[in-house]
Amino acid sequence: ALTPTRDDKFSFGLWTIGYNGTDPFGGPTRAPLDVVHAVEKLAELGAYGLTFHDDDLFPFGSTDAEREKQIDRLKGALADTGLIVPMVTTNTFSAPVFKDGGVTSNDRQVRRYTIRKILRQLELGVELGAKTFVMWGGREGAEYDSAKNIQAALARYKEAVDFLGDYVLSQGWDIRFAIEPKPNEPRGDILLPTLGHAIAFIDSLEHPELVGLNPEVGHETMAGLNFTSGVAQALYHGKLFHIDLNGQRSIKYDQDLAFGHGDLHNAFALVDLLEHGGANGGPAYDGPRHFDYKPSRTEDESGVWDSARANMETYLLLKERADAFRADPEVQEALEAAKVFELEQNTLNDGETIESIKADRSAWEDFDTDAYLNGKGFGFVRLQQLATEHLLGAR
Ligand code: 3MF
Ligand code: MG
Ligand code: MG
Ligand code: MG
Repeated sequence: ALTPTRDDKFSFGLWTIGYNGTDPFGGPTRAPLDVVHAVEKLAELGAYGLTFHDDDLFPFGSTDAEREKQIDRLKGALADTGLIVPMVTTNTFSAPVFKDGGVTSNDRQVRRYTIRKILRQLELGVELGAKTFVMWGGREGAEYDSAKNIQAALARYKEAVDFLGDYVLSQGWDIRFAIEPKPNEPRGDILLPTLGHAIAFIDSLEHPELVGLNPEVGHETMAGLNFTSGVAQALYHGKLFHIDLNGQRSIKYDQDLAFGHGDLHNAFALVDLLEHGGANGGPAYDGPRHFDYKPSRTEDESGVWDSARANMETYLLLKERADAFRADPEVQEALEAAKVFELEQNTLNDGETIESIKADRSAWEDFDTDAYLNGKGFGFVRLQQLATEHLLGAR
Protein backbone atom coordinates (compact mmCIF):
# COMPACT_ATOMS: atom_id res chain seq x y z
CA ALA A 1 0.00 0.00 0.00
CA LEU A 2 3.01 2.28 0.37
CA THR A 3 4.09 1.74 -3.23
CA PRO A 4 2.66 4.57 -5.33
CA THR A 5 0.56 3.72 -8.37
CA ARG A 6 -0.90 5.93 -11.09
CA ASP A 7 -4.28 5.78 -9.35
CA ASP A 8 -2.78 7.80 -6.49
CA LYS A 9 -2.44 10.73 -8.95
CA PHE A 10 0.97 11.91 -7.76
CA SER A 11 2.53 14.61 -9.91
CA PHE A 12 5.73 16.66 -9.69
CA GLY A 13 6.83 19.99 -11.10
CA LEU A 14 9.80 19.70 -13.45
CA TRP A 15 11.31 22.57 -11.46
CA THR A 16 11.15 20.52 -8.23
CA ILE A 17 13.21 17.46 -9.07
CA GLY A 18 15.13 19.71 -11.47
CA TYR A 19 16.12 22.19 -8.75
CA ASN A 20 19.90 22.44 -8.93
CA GLY A 21 20.48 23.79 -5.42
CA THR A 22 20.87 27.49 -6.24
CA ASP A 23 19.83 29.80 -3.41
CA PRO A 24 20.41 33.50 -2.73
CA PHE A 25 23.75 32.66 -1.08
CA GLY A 26 25.22 30.05 -3.39
CA GLY A 27 25.22 28.51 -6.82
CA PRO A 28 24.20 25.08 -7.99
CA THR A 29 25.24 21.89 -6.20
CA ARG A 30 23.77 19.59 -8.85
CA ALA A 31 23.98 19.29 -12.62
CA PRO A 32 20.93 20.14 -14.73
CA LEU A 33 18.32 17.37 -15.02
CA ASP A 34 17.17 16.40 -18.49
CA VAL A 35 13.41 16.28 -19.01
CA VAL A 36 13.42 12.84 -20.66
CA HIS A 37 15.35 11.35 -17.72
CA ALA A 38 13.00 13.13 -15.29
CA VAL A 39 9.90 11.67 -16.97
CA GLU A 40 11.42 8.16 -16.99
CA LYS A 41 12.38 8.33 -13.31
CA LEU A 42 8.98 9.70 -12.22
CA ALA A 43 7.17 6.97 -14.13
CA GLU A 44 9.45 4.35 -12.57
CA LEU A 45 8.73 5.72 -9.07
CA GLY A 46 4.96 5.50 -9.60
CA ALA A 47 4.00 9.11 -10.30
CA TYR A 48 1.31 9.77 -12.91
CA GLY A 49 2.07 13.33 -13.92
CA LEU A 50 4.65 15.96 -14.72
CA THR A 51 3.91 19.69 -14.61
CA PHE A 52 6.13 22.49 -15.83
CA HIS A 53 6.68 26.19 -16.44
CA ASP A 54 7.54 27.10 -20.02
CA ASP A 55 11.06 28.08 -18.91
CA ASP A 56 11.62 24.72 -17.17
CA LEU A 57 11.36 22.93 -20.50
CA PHE A 58 12.91 25.46 -22.88
CA PRO A 59 15.04 28.20 -21.31
CA PHE A 60 13.83 31.81 -21.45
CA GLY A 61 14.84 33.30 -24.78
CA SER A 62 14.88 29.95 -26.65
CA THR A 63 14.29 30.16 -30.40
CA ASP A 64 11.10 28.61 -31.78
CA ALA A 65 13.17 25.71 -33.10
CA GLU A 66 14.75 25.03 -29.68
CA ARG A 67 11.33 25.25 -28.07
CA GLU A 68 9.78 22.80 -30.54
CA LYS A 69 12.67 20.39 -30.08
CA GLN A 70 12.17 20.28 -26.31
CA ILE A 71 8.40 19.91 -26.67
CA ASP A 72 8.94 16.97 -29.03
CA ARG A 73 11.39 15.36 -26.60
CA LEU A 74 8.83 15.74 -23.80
CA LYS A 75 6.03 14.31 -25.96
CA GLY A 76 8.23 11.33 -26.84
CA ALA A 77 8.98 10.62 -23.18
CA LEU A 78 5.29 10.94 -22.26
CA ALA A 79 4.33 8.52 -25.03
CA ASP A 80 7.03 6.05 -23.93
CA THR A 81 6.05 6.09 -20.25
CA GLY A 82 2.33 6.92 -20.19
CA LEU A 83 2.99 9.87 -17.87
CA ILE A 84 0.57 12.77 -18.38
CA VAL A 85 0.72 16.56 -17.97
CA PRO A 86 -2.21 17.42 -15.67
CA MET A 87 -1.14 21.06 -15.18
CA VAL A 88 1.07 23.69 -16.75
CA THR A 89 2.09 27.15 -15.59
CA THR A 90 4.05 30.13 -16.88
CA ASN A 91 7.24 31.55 -15.46
CA THR A 92 6.48 35.25 -15.06
CA PHE A 93 9.01 35.80 -12.30
CA SER A 94 12.59 34.74 -13.19
CA ALA A 95 13.62 36.93 -16.12
CA PRO A 96 14.70 40.53 -15.39
CA VAL A 97 11.79 41.84 -17.46
CA PHE A 98 9.48 40.70 -14.61
CA LYS A 99 11.35 42.60 -11.90
CA ASP A 100 8.22 44.62 -11.11
CA GLY A 101 5.76 41.84 -11.96
CA GLY A 102 4.10 40.52 -15.10
CA VAL A 103 0.39 41.23 -15.47
CA THR A 104 0.62 43.97 -12.81
CA SER A 105 3.97 45.55 -13.68
CA ASN A 106 3.83 49.33 -13.63
CA ASP A 107 5.23 49.10 -17.18
CA ARG A 108 2.34 48.53 -19.64
CA GLN A 109 4.67 47.05 -22.27
CA VAL A 110 5.73 44.38 -19.78
CA ARG A 111 2.08 43.63 -19.04
CA ARG A 112 1.32 43.06 -22.73
CA TYR A 113 4.43 40.91 -23.15
CA THR A 114 3.41 38.82 -20.11
CA ILE A 115 -0.01 38.13 -21.58
CA ARG A 116 1.65 36.89 -24.76
CA LYS A 117 3.96 34.61 -22.77
CA ILE A 118 1.02 33.20 -20.81
CA LEU A 119 -0.98 32.65 -24.02
CA ARG A 120 1.85 30.60 -25.54
CA GLN A 121 2.01 28.34 -22.50
CA LEU A 122 -1.79 28.10 -22.23
CA GLU A 123 -1.98 26.89 -25.83
CA LEU A 124 0.81 24.38 -25.20
CA GLY A 125 -0.93 23.15 -22.05
CA VAL A 126 -4.17 22.57 -23.95
CA GLU A 127 -2.23 20.73 -26.67
CA LEU A 128 -0.73 18.44 -24.00
CA GLY A 129 -4.12 17.79 -22.39
CA ALA A 130 -3.55 19.79 -19.18
CA LYS A 131 -6.77 20.43 -17.24
CA THR A 132 -5.38 23.11 -14.92
CA PHE A 133 -3.42 26.27 -15.63
CA VAL A 134 -1.74 27.56 -12.48
CA MET A 135 -1.03 31.25 -12.02
CA TRP A 136 1.51 32.05 -9.32
CA GLY A 137 2.17 35.76 -9.55
CA GLY A 138 5.42 35.69 -7.64
CA ARG A 139 6.58 39.13 -8.75
CA GLU A 140 3.10 40.69 -8.68
CA GLY A 141 3.68 42.85 -5.63
CA ALA A 142 5.92 45.51 -4.14
CA GLU A 143 8.42 46.38 -1.46
CA TYR A 144 7.25 49.99 -1.02
CA ASP A 145 3.71 51.22 -0.49
CA SER A 146 4.21 54.35 -2.59
CA ALA A 147 5.53 52.31 -5.53
CA LYS A 148 2.37 50.32 -6.29
CA ASN A 149 -1.23 51.41 -6.69
CA ILE A 150 -2.73 48.21 -5.28
CA GLN A 151 -6.24 48.91 -6.55
CA ALA A 152 -4.97 49.55 -10.08
CA ALA A 153 -2.80 46.43 -9.85
CA LEU A 154 -5.80 44.31 -8.89
CA ALA A 155 -7.75 45.81 -11.78
CA ARG A 156 -4.92 44.85 -14.17
CA TYR A 157 -4.79 41.34 -12.64
CA LYS A 158 -8.53 40.99 -13.25
CA GLU A 159 -8.15 42.35 -16.79
CA ALA A 160 -5.59 39.65 -17.58
CA VAL A 161 -7.49 36.74 -16.00
CA ASP A 162 -10.78 37.83 -17.62
CA PHE A 163 -9.07 38.08 -21.02
CA LEU A 164 -7.57 34.58 -20.68
CA GLY A 165 -10.92 33.21 -19.50
CA ASP A 166 -12.70 34.70 -22.51
CA TYR A 167 -10.18 32.97 -24.75
CA VAL A 168 -10.67 29.56 -23.09
CA LEU A 169 -14.45 29.88 -23.34
CA SER A 170 -14.33 31.02 -26.99
CA GLN A 171 -12.22 27.95 -27.85
CA GLY A 172 -14.35 25.56 -25.80
CA TRP A 173 -11.23 24.25 -24.05
CA ASP A 174 -11.46 21.95 -21.04
CA ILE A 175 -8.99 23.81 -18.84
CA ARG A 176 -9.43 25.93 -15.71
CA PHE A 177 -7.23 28.46 -13.95
CA ALA A 178 -5.91 28.03 -10.42
CA ILE A 179 -4.44 31.01 -8.58
CA GLU A 180 -1.62 30.22 -6.14
CA PRO A 181 -1.45 32.65 -3.20
CA LYS A 182 1.80 33.44 -1.40
CA PRO A 183 2.33 36.20 1.16
CA ASN A 184 5.89 37.28 0.28
CA GLU A 185 9.15 36.09 -1.33
CA PRO A 186 10.42 37.09 -3.78
CA ARG A 187 8.52 40.40 -3.35
CA GLY A 188 8.30 42.10 0.02
CA ASP A 189 4.54 41.72 -0.31
CA ILE A 190 2.78 39.74 -3.01
CA LEU A 191 -0.73 40.48 -4.29
CA LEU A 192 -3.37 37.86 -3.34
CA PRO A 193 -1.22 36.85 -0.34
CA THR A 194 -3.53 34.21 1.13
CA LEU A 195 -6.31 31.86 0.07
CA GLY A 196 -8.90 34.25 1.47
CA HIS A 197 -7.60 37.22 -0.53
CA ALA A 198 -7.64 35.08 -3.68
CA ILE A 199 -11.19 33.81 -3.06
CA ALA A 200 -12.42 37.40 -2.77
CA PHE A 201 -10.55 38.34 -5.95
CA ILE A 202 -12.03 35.38 -7.87
CA ASP A 203 -15.48 36.62 -6.87
CA SER A 204 -14.75 39.87 -8.73
CA LEU A 205 -13.95 38.14 -12.05
CA GLU A 206 -16.13 37.88 -15.17
CA HIS A 207 -15.93 34.07 -15.21
CA PRO A 208 -15.45 33.06 -11.57
CA GLU A 209 -16.44 29.45 -12.36
CA LEU A 210 -13.31 29.13 -14.51
CA VAL A 211 -10.96 30.20 -11.74
CA GLY A 212 -10.05 28.39 -8.53
CA LEU A 213 -7.11 27.95 -6.22
CA ASN A 214 -3.78 26.15 -6.03
CA PRO A 215 -3.00 26.30 -2.30
CA GLU A 216 0.57 25.49 -1.21
CA VAL A 217 1.35 24.11 2.27
CA GLY A 218 4.39 26.37 2.71
CA HIS A 219 2.74 29.54 1.50
CA GLU A 220 -0.13 29.63 4.00
CA THR A 221 2.24 28.47 6.73
CA MET A 222 4.58 31.38 5.93
CA ALA A 223 1.65 33.65 6.79
CA GLY A 224 1.17 31.84 10.10
CA LEU A 225 -2.09 30.31 8.89
CA ASN A 226 -3.46 26.80 9.28
CA PHE A 227 -3.07 25.21 5.84
CA THR A 228 -5.61 22.43 6.31
CA SER A 229 -8.20 24.89 7.50
CA GLY A 230 -7.59 27.06 4.40
CA VAL A 231 -7.91 24.04 2.12
CA ALA A 232 -11.19 23.14 3.83
CA GLN A 233 -12.49 26.62 3.03
CA ALA A 234 -11.33 26.26 -0.57
CA LEU A 235 -13.29 22.99 -0.78
CA TYR A 236 -16.29 24.66 0.83
CA HIS A 237 -16.33 27.27 -1.95
CA GLY A 238 -15.76 24.62 -4.65
CA LYS A 239 -12.39 26.22 -5.40
CA LEU A 240 -9.83 23.49 -4.72
CA PHE A 241 -8.78 23.04 -8.36
CA HIS A 242 -5.20 21.88 -7.63
CA ILE A 243 -2.78 21.66 -4.69
CA ASP A 244 0.95 22.14 -4.01
CA LEU A 245 2.08 19.72 -1.31
CA ASN A 246 5.33 20.28 0.56
CA GLY A 247 6.69 20.91 4.05
CA GLN A 248 7.33 24.16 5.93
CA ARG A 249 8.46 24.72 9.47
CA SER A 250 6.75 27.87 10.70
CA ILE A 251 6.99 31.49 9.57
CA LYS A 252 10.28 31.79 7.69
CA TYR A 253 11.59 31.70 4.13
CA ASP A 254 9.80 29.36 1.68
CA GLN A 255 11.45 26.08 2.64
CA ASP A 256 9.83 23.71 0.13
CA LEU A 257 10.70 20.68 2.27
CA ALA A 258 9.32 17.28 1.32
CA PHE A 259 5.67 16.71 2.20
CA GLY A 260 5.29 15.93 5.91
CA HIS A 261 8.77 17.24 6.80
CA GLY A 262 7.19 20.34 8.31
CA ASP A 263 4.08 20.30 10.48
CA LEU A 264 3.28 16.57 10.53
CA HIS A 265 0.07 16.90 12.55
CA ASN A 266 -1.30 19.37 10.03
CA ALA A 267 -0.17 17.11 7.16
CA PHE A 268 -2.11 14.24 8.78
CA ALA A 269 -5.21 16.42 9.05
CA LEU A 270 -4.73 17.53 5.43
CA VAL A 271 -4.56 13.99 4.04
CA ASP A 272 -7.58 13.07 6.15
CA LEU A 273 -9.43 16.05 4.66
CA LEU A 274 -8.40 15.37 1.06
CA GLU A 275 -9.23 11.68 1.33
CA HIS A 276 -12.29 11.77 3.61
CA GLY A 277 -13.60 15.29 3.10
CA GLY A 278 -17.13 14.01 3.61
CA ALA A 279 -16.24 12.83 7.11
CA ASN A 280 -15.57 16.46 7.91
CA GLY A 281 -18.86 17.59 6.45
CA GLY A 282 -17.73 18.47 2.94
CA PRO A 283 -16.53 16.98 -0.36
CA ALA A 284 -13.21 15.14 -0.70
CA TYR A 285 -10.62 16.15 -3.33
CA ASP A 286 -10.29 14.26 -6.58
CA GLY A 287 -7.48 16.11 -8.37
CA PRO A 288 -3.72 15.59 -8.65
CA ARG A 289 -1.63 15.24 -5.50
CA HIS A 290 1.03 17.61 -6.77
CA PHE A 291 4.38 18.07 -5.05
CA ASP A 292 6.03 21.48 -5.20
CA TYR A 293 9.12 20.93 -3.08
CA LYS A 294 12.87 21.32 -3.44
CA PRO A 295 15.26 18.42 -2.90
CA SER A 296 17.62 20.01 -0.37
CA ARG A 297 20.82 21.57 -1.64
CA THR A 298 22.80 19.00 0.36
CA GLU A 299 21.56 16.08 -1.80
CA ASP A 300 23.11 14.37 -4.81
CA GLU A 301 20.97 12.90 -7.61
CA SER A 302 20.12 9.77 -5.65
CA GLY A 303 18.95 12.08 -2.86
CA VAL A 304 16.69 13.81 -5.38
CA TRP A 305 14.90 10.54 -6.13
CA ASP A 306 14.88 9.55 -2.45
CA SER A 307 13.12 12.82 -1.70
CA ALA A 308 10.66 12.37 -4.57
CA ARG A 309 9.82 8.94 -3.15
CA ALA A 310 9.59 10.42 0.36
CA ASN A 311 6.81 12.79 -0.71
CA MET A 312 4.68 9.99 -2.11
CA GLU A 313 5.43 7.49 0.67
CA THR A 314 4.61 10.00 3.37
CA TYR A 315 1.34 10.83 1.65
CA LEU A 316 0.42 7.13 1.45
CA LEU A 317 1.49 6.52 5.06
CA LEU A 318 -0.67 9.40 6.23
CA LYS A 319 -3.54 8.09 4.12
CA GLU A 320 -3.19 4.68 5.77
CA ARG A 321 -3.07 6.35 9.21
CA ALA A 322 -6.09 8.57 8.41
CA ASP A 323 -8.08 5.53 7.23
CA ALA A 324 -7.28 3.77 10.50
CA PHE A 325 -8.22 6.90 12.46
CA ARG A 326 -11.63 7.09 10.78
CA ALA A 327 -12.25 3.34 11.18
CA ASP A 328 -11.40 3.22 14.90
CA PRO A 329 -14.63 2.86 16.97
CA GLU A 330 -12.99 4.73 19.86
CA VAL A 331 -12.32 7.67 17.53
CA GLN A 332 -15.90 7.60 16.28
CA GLU A 333 -17.07 7.62 19.87
CA ALA A 334 -14.73 10.51 20.73
CA LEU A 335 -15.92 12.48 17.69
CA GLU A 336 -19.49 11.86 18.76
CA ALA A 337 -18.75 12.90 22.35
CA ALA A 338 -16.98 16.03 21.07
CA LYS A 339 -20.16 16.86 19.11
CA VAL A 340 -18.10 17.09 15.91
CA PHE A 341 -20.99 15.57 13.94
CA GLU A 342 -23.56 17.82 15.63
CA LEU A 343 -22.03 20.78 13.79
CA GLU A 344 -23.41 19.29 10.59
CA GLN A 345 -26.99 19.81 11.86
CA ASN A 346 -28.72 23.02 10.88
CA THR A 347 -28.96 25.47 13.74
CA LEU A 348 -32.45 26.55 12.73
CA ASN A 349 -35.45 24.22 12.48
CA ASP A 350 -37.12 23.72 9.10
CA GLY A 351 -39.23 26.81 8.44
CA GLU A 352 -37.88 28.55 11.56
CA THR A 353 -39.07 32.12 11.95
CA ILE A 354 -38.06 34.94 14.26
CA GLU A 355 -41.33 34.26 16.10
CA SER A 356 -40.71 30.52 16.47
CA ILE A 357 -37.17 30.91 17.80
CA LYS A 358 -38.39 33.60 20.20
CA ALA A 359 -41.13 31.22 21.33
CA ASP A 360 -38.65 28.39 21.94
CA ARG A 361 -37.96 28.64 25.69
CA SER A 362 -35.22 25.99 25.45
CA ALA A 363 -33.19 28.41 23.31
CA TRP A 364 -33.08 31.10 25.99
CA GLU A 365 -35.24 31.12 29.13
CA ASP A 366 -34.66 27.44 30.04
CA PHE A 367 -31.14 27.11 28.61
CA ASP A 368 -28.76 26.56 31.51
CA THR A 369 -25.64 28.49 30.54
CA ASP A 370 -24.34 28.05 34.11
CA ALA A 371 -23.97 24.34 33.38
CA TYR A 372 -21.03 25.26 31.15
CA LEU A 373 -19.05 26.43 34.19
CA ASN A 374 -17.43 23.32 35.69
CA GLY A 375 -19.81 21.32 33.50
CA LYS A 376 -19.02 18.79 30.83
CA GLY A 377 -16.08 19.60 28.50
CA PHE A 378 -15.87 18.77 24.82
CA GLY A 379 -13.01 16.26 25.02
CA PHE A 380 -11.06 17.79 22.13
CA VAL A 381 -7.70 17.00 23.73
CA ARG A 382 -8.56 13.32 24.05
CA LEU A 383 -9.57 13.35 20.38
CA GLN A 384 -6.29 14.99 19.37
CA GLN A 385 -4.34 12.42 21.37
CA LEU A 386 -6.19 9.63 19.56
CA ALA A 387 -5.19 11.32 16.29
CA THR A 388 -1.59 11.54 17.54
CA GLU A 389 -1.55 7.86 18.48
CA HIS A 390 -2.83 6.92 15.02
CA LEU A 391 -0.32 9.27 13.42
CA LEU A 392 2.50 7.58 15.35
CA GLY A 393 1.26 4.12 14.40
CA ALA A 394 0.55 3.33 18.06
CA ARG A 395 -3.00 2.16 17.36
C1 3MF B 1 6.90 29.49 -5.51
C2 3MF B 1 6.00 28.47 -6.01
C3 3MF B 1 5.97 28.33 -7.50
C4 3MF B 1 4.65 27.90 -8.06
C5 3MF B 1 4.77 27.61 -9.48
C6 3MF B 1 3.53 26.96 -10.01
C7 3MF B 1 8.04 27.93 -8.55
O1 3MF B 1 6.93 29.56 -4.16
O2 3MF B 1 5.38 27.77 -5.26
O3 3MF B 1 6.98 27.41 -7.84
O4 3MF B 1 4.11 26.80 -7.40
O5 3MF B 1 5.05 28.76 -10.15
O6 3MF B 1 2.86 27.72 -10.82
MG1 MG C 1 6.23 27.84 -3.23
MG1 MG D 1 7.28 26.72 -1.97
MG1 MG E 1 3.89 26.29 -5.46
